Amino acid sequence: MTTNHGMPISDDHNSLKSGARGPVLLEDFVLREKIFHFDHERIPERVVHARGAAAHGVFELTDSLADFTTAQVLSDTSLQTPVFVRFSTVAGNRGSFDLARDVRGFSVKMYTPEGNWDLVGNNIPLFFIQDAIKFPDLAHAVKEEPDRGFPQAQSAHDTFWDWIACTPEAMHMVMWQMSDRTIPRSYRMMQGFGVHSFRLVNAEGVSTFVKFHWTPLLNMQSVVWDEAIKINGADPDYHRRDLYTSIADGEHPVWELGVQLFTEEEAAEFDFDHLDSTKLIPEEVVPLRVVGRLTLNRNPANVFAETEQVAFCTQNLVPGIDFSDDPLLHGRNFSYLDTQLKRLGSPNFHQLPINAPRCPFANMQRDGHMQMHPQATRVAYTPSLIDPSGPREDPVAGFRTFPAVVQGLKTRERSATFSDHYSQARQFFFSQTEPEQDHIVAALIFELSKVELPLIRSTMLGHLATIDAALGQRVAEGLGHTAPIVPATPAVEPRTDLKPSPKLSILANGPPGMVGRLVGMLVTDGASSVIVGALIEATVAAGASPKIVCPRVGGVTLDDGSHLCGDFQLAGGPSVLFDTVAVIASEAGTTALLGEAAAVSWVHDAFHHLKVIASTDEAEPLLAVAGVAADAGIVALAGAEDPVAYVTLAGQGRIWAREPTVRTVY
Ligand code: HDE
Repeated sequence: MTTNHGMPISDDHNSLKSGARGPVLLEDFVLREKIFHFDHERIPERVVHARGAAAHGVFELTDSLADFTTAQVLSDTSLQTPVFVRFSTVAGNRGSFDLARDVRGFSVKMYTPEGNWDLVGNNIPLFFIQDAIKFPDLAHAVKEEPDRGFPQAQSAHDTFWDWIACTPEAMHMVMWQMSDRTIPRSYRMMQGFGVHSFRLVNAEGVSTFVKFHWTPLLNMQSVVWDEAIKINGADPDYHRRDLYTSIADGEHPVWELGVQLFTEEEAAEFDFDHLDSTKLIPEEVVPLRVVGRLTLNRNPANVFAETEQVAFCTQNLVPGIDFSDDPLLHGRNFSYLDTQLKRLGSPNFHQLPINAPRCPFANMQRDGHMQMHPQATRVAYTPSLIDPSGPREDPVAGFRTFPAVVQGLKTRERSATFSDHYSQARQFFFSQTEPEQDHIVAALIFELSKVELPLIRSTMLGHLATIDAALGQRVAEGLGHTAPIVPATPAVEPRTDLKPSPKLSILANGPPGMVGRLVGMLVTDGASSVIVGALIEATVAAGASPKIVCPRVGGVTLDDGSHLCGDFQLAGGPSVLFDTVAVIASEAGTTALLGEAAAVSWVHDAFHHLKVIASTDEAEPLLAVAGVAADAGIVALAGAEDPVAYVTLAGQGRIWAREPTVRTVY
């Protein structure tokens, strides 16, 4: 061990004192250096997206887009492009909880042979605003209220809904934000989107517009709201733990990269302007072409050095990919570079290992704080006769901006083609299955019930009624709002009835399956070893992980005398942590569980969170006390074959038909 200047340290545990019980001496430079460095360990957290988790991986192109772009990463199928991906929540501080109702960031840095390409996206394909100049207002509205410093990581408060109520362009995004998309079960089970239109430019200089989509192989899945609230208490790191553990266990999450390609002429036919980031292009209008896969296979070795210091910049492009004229994107191109300087403290942040390109990079930029690449050259400029050998531009391989024709008056004006704020909001609502629509209604009721000013609530009801009269009515009923609703006046009339797009639903796009899911097994002393064994086997065979919950974490003794270790003690392993649950209890074990509040709420919550529940006959009294009523999701574990049937059923997802029996659906 040495000081930061390389001097060997003889004692790192005792400061220099005048006598063993005497005062500490200022002379102790070993102490001072250690404390000085500690004092400066923190850097400013991200102003938004502060809380994140990240992983390394690889992007492999499976279908070349060489006809559309010269970018090697999208045209050379032999490349294995290293990537670093960071997921995040938006509103909460770095120490906030994972299951906030919030948009999730999905940032991908690809270390391509032509430089870094950063696709800094979200898990929702559109955004709240049309112009970057509104972003600070949005962030200020959703973050803690400045005069009180709360609420943390929540949109359910006055200032957020005040701003939304005054911002009709946000209505489409609000419908997504109130949907199950914002309470994902796992980062591995959500989509990612580049949001804006970009351009691909081929060798002939022809440009095609493109939207980028990441689709998880594990399918999408969300938790239910009451579960989200409870997970935040039981395990605030639920998502980061899930990502870390799955990668550490070799269950590498995979997403497919899909592109929507369209020409300027095709864009002119859309019902909306593709440069408006509050709109999406339904897959039914421009189908998705799957061109590659992203696999995350390595956890960061040091979260500060990698997850915290990674600096995504939307301006990081590679030749063959270019910006569209989306005004939101242009604002972002300024913001990301600027914010990294504040956060990382030096214009040389690109030299940090996590940010540095993996290809050679060189130019005449010099010096600055924390310069790690001092160049031993006399000439730090071009052109030069003294030394003509330094880095020079490459007019052929270098990045060239697509020469789009631009003309117009300088004006602070929104295009009339950006004016329809309600049609796609309505389309999204009607593209959802019934339970998903019910959840949007419930989320709106929850959020608006936290709003204290009645004017904000009534204005929001007007917007909702403009999206759909019945939606407005349902939310009003749930709020107990009896006054007439005054619909908002849309900027453009009439609001169009767009065709529903089933691709926008989570539930309509396939059952979740069991791969990557957790089966919580509550096991007591004397429980059937045959059932426990068969259940573990069926769970593992389906690609899921069994988690044993016991009254004591040391484990239980099964009916054949064998010992089963616990993964969780009952109170520390509530059922919200698992996708489906089973109670394998003996008669005596059940009697003991009846006296444990944690056991009763374990089963009660699983039932009310619409989970498939399996149990042995002996556990019946516990289910009865927990208020479990028989339905298609309650499965008996009597014989050794029952576990397979149970796991198959659980792979279908939640029992949505149970929902109206356990809560009021407005
Ligand atoms: Fe960001 N955003 N953003 N954003 N954003 C940041 O950059 C900003 C927007 C997104 O994992 C900041 O490094 C403006 C859309 C992600 O490190 C900041 C506007 C989308 C991340 C910033 C937007 C995003 C950020 C804060 C309006 C989806 C986390 C820290 C034009 C396509 C990146 C940082 C990470 C982070 C600005 C809108 C996604 C301040 C001005 C739209 C995933 O620069």
